Formats: sequence, structure tokens, C-alpha cells
Amino acid sequence: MNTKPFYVTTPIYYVNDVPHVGHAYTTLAADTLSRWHKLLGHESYFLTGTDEHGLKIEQAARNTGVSPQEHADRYSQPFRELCGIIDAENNDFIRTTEARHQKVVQEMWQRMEANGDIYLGEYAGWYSVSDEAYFTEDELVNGKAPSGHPVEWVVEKSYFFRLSKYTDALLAYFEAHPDFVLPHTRANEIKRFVEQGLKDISISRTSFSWGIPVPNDDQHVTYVWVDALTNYISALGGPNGDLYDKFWPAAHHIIGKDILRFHAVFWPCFLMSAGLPLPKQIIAHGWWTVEGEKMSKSKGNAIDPLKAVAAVGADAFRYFLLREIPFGSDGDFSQSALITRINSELANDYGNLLNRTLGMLKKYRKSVLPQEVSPKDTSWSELEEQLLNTVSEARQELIKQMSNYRFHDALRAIWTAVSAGNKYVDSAAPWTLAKAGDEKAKELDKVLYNLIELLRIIGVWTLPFLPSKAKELLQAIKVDESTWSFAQTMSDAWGTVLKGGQELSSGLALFPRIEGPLELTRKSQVVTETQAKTLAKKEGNISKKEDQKGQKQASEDTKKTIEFEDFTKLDVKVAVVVDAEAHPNADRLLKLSVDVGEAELRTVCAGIASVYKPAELIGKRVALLANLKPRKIRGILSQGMILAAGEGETMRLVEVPEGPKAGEGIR
Ligand code: ME8
Repeated sequence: MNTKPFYVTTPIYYVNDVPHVGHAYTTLAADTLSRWHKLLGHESYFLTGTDEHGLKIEQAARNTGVSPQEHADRYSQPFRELCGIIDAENNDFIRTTEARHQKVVQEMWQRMEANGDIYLGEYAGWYSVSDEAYFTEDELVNGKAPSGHPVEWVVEKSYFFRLSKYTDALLAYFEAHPDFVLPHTRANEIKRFVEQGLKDISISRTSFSWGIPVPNDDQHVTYVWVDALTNYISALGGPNGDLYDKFWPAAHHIIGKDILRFHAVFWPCFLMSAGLPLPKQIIAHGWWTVEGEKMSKSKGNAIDPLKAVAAVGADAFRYFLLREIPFGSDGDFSQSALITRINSELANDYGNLLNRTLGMLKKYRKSVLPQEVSPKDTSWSELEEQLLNTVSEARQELIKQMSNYRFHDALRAIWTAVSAGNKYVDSAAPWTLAKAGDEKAKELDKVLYNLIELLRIIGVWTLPFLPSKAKELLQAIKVDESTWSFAQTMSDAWGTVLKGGQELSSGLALFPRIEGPLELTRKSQVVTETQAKTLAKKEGNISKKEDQKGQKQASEDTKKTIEFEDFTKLDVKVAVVVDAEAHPNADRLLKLSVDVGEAELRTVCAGIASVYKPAELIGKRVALLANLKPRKIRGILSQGMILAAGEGETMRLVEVPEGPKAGEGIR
């Protein structure tokens, strides 16, 4: 195995807002890259986190009447949770208020100082708190920062960093590393900016205290961008850390175009000054608008990743964001585009191939995979050759596009294999072969095997993009996890991985069709009910009396333990959903028909309509409390209760992995 290290980061997000689709986009692009490199057999390390110092945060905390640290704790948590919501597999989550980070920022400072690059002076100029950036008179646009944010005149003693010293070195670096900043159009803008000559920058502040103290001068706190950018190495344990040894400078910084200058100019210069190598690449993506408009708090139009995932599922959300716009370009998030892509590309094209294949395998071969077929077999025909060629080309295309961060083209390449599969079904017409009986049985076997083989390859390729659906597919067609690698999808692996004779899943509904309108925007700042309660308690907003009442209740609850015999009275078993529909008399409820083994079907009402669509439940393997006394719920007799975790929008059914059959007990 090639264990080449790969390090990918997102910006660390400011804790002055809760996550929206823009943050989700960067995080999931980084996640997809990280997963892609793992699929290639590389060792990948993926970092994200939150940026918690600076005047902006201090002011936001003051406005809400809490300490900056409390404010940071409150707003950092949703960013940590964002990773789970969009199924991002980060290795670490760094917060700039952590001691491990502060130590490395101070070390960076000392290294830059030891190199003669820091001096004390007086700063007088325009400062934009929103951008946490200084501007010269010439840079202002109509008296405001170029971003449109207001600026204030600041005069204070400040340490300066000799950025000017690095103009030539940085230009030379750009010249020697033409792919250091991507896309190239943006790299050219940066180059033109540097060519005008860099000016020294102020890197400390005395007018507020929410920051990392400057070493040996605690009147000053470190400028937030010196602080924030250093997260990329502090999370690795700093220049002496073991992770640093392994992953630096194999770093790929994925950022939005808004903060490119900080990453492509300041950060390399700070590193050069500190005597440290520069990251491998800085990749700036474009900007999302929503239904043609800029996202803004006042408009309340920000797409909430939590709501989007509840509405369409994490994988479909990921698919849309990565497929909809070329990485690097701006794009618009519209409901109609989201629904169209999901319905036509996931539910129709992909779903069709999947349903037809598993459906025919069930119908013609009782879901048992026929014997292996490979391109070396005499039965290999022109049709198969065409299919294989398309798959090989798609594979080449996928590698090419992923090495250029063109996620949308990478997905497009995968979908050429999906279309080729559907075409193969149409041309091979398995239904005609089936009608011909024994005479064409071998041919039918071949077609069915090839289709499952194609699904295996698509399953492996989609692992970085649609991680949980790809996994579901690979498990349903019994692909051993040890073979989930890109290398196993080369054309000479065709027919060598999947062994015939196994019984595969008889059906799988990966992507149900979506119907609008969907509720996707965030109207309030509060993230989850539990969080709101914890916060309220922290802030003293829950009265002492209420809190005492809660604690008393909790201690009474713990006294109410049960005997093991009581537990054995519960009959919890595996049930498979075979049908689902809206409850005729209650919006909140779904009416499910579940298979509980031994040919018994039960009707169960479940309050899950706000979280699940009926179609996506079919085939789900759930936990059923089977001996609960049947009772009528809004006119329908419910024979048991399906177990779920959580409440509200984050509630999910407890699912049972493949293995135990319907009706088997859960202990
Ligand atoms: O800038 N479209 O944090 P931040 C696409 N703390 N991406 C968007 C977006 C949109 N509409 N809105 C936000 C900071 N983003 C600093 C970073 S790093 C050392 C310090 C994404 O909370 C995009 O990645 O303002 C952008 O660069 C980032 O969020 C800005 O996050």
C-alpha cells in the first residue's frame, strides 16, 4: 500500500454565527478529498475547527451579555456537530482558545521575531471589525471596506511584521510552483497584488484583550490572522509534533475565495519568516447564493445544513453541492435545482440501474449472484466490451478530475458509467433472455453478474462522495470491505472480486424521489433543543428552583432501576419495513407495515413523518418493541413500537445492520 501522507484543512470558522451551506460546502469538499485519498491508499489527515479570538467575537459576546469564552463555547459546538450532520470524517477539530494552539502561536511569533521580522511601531489606519482586516485610504470603497463593511479609524501602538521583506521571495515561489494557488485565475489576481509590492502589516492590538498575549508583552494580543492561520500547524503539535513530521508540508488548504489573500500572501510569508516549509496547495472555491440572493442573517435565507440533511439526506445534499457547480466558480442553491438533480440523477438514473439489477437478480436467480465472468471469457461480447471501455474511460476521467479538484466533472464521469449500465440493460434485454429459458440461461447469468460488478465499481467510486449510501450498496451486494479500494476497480479486476453463489440483498432504495417545497432555511439561531437547555443553564437562564426540581427528578429517576427479569419481559426484535404511507388522520405519523419474521406482517404507527419520507423507509431494518399492548392511534391499530433515538429534526430510527433476520431478538 502506498502510504503517501495527505493533509487537508478547511478554514477555521468564526464563532459569530451558526453553520450554513457555505461552511458545509467547504467542509464536505475537504471531506470528499480526504476520503478520495484514503480510497487511493494514502494516509489522509483532515482538520477543521473554529476561530475564536478577536474584536468581532469579543463584541458579539458583549452584545449577548456573556463572556467571550462562553460565547465561543456556544458557537463552536454547532460547527463540530456540522461534521457529523454532513457525514464528514474529520480527524481533529481545533479551537483557537485551546492551550495546545496558543503555545504554537507564541512559538511562531518568537520564530518570526528571532528572524528580525517583528518591530514595535504605531498603527494609524482604517480597521474593519467584520473582516478583521486593515485597509489603507486607497483601498476603501465609498468610505467602507471593499466587502462593504464599515471601518473605524484606529491609532495605537502595535507590533508590525515585515511583510515587505518577502515580496520577491513570494513571487519567486509562485513562479517555481505554478499550482500553489488554484484556480489559476485567482492565483493571477494574487500575483498582481504582490507585484505591486507588499507593505508591512500590524500584527498586534492593545485596544481589546480577547486574544493570545504577545510573548513578553502582555499589553498586546496577537492579530487574529496570525493566530488563526497557525491552526494548520498547531493541530499537528507545532513544528516539533509527530503529526507535523508526518503531514507537513503535505497540506492542502481548502478555503473560500473571500480569504485567499490571507492564505496565499500572509501565511506563506509568516512561514518563510519562521523558517518553516510552505503548504502544498491553496485551493479557493466560489461563493454560494441562495435562490439568486446573497445569504444574510437579516433575510433569514441561509440554508441550514441540518434542515437540508433532514429533508433530503446527507448523501443527496453532498451530491448536489459537489455536482451543481464547478469547484472554484460561484453558484446558486435553489430548491428546484436540488430537487431536479436528486430526482433525475440519483433517484432515476442511479436508482433505476440499482432497482432493475437487484429486481432482475431476485426474479430470475432468487438473488443469488451467478458465477464470475471476466473479459477473458469466450462469452465476452461486443456489448460487454463497450461497457468495459466506458468504465475504464470513466475511471481515468475520475482520477484526472479529482487531481484538479473538479468534483462536478468527477461525478459526471461516474455517471457515464451509470448511463452505460442502463444502456447495457436495455441492449442485453435480460427479460428476453429469461423468456428463452435454459438455452439462454448462461447468457442471462453473464449479464446479471456484469451488472452487479458494475454496481460494485460505482459503489467504490462513490465512497468519497456518498459515503453512507455507497457503503449500503456495497454491503447489500456483499462486497468484502477489504476490497473497497480504487485499485480494485481497474478493468483487469473485473470478475475477480465478487464470487458467484452468494445471496445478495433483494432490493435497496437508496435515493427516494423528493417532492417540494422543502423547508431548508434557518429562521432562528438556536441549534438544538438540548443545546439551548444546556446554554440556558450555563447562562443562569434556568431559575435555581427549576434546576433543583430537575436535579431532584433526575435522582428519583436513577432510583427507579429495574430487575433483569423486567428487562427480559421486553420483546424487542428485528423488523423490516415493507410498506410505508402517511397516516390518514395525523400529519406527524406514518403508517408502516413491517415484516417480523415467520410470514407475519404488522401495522405500526410511528411519529416520524417530519424526518422520514415513506419511500426511504422501505427495506429499513428497524428495532420493534413487539409485545407492547396494541393500541389504536388516530383510528389505526398499532401493533408495537419502533425504536428511535433523539427528538425533533435530528431524530433517527434505530437501525439493525445486515445479519440477523426479521423476527430475531434484540438484547
Ligand atoms: O473567514 N459560499 O471564517 P468564516 C461558499 N475565521 N463558502 C462560504 C460561504 C458562501 N456563501 N460563506 C462562508 C473566516 N463560506 C476565518 C478563517 S482560516 C485560518 C480563518 C465558507 O466563518 C468559505 O470556506 O467567515 C469561507 O472561506 C469560510 O466559510 C469563511 O468562514
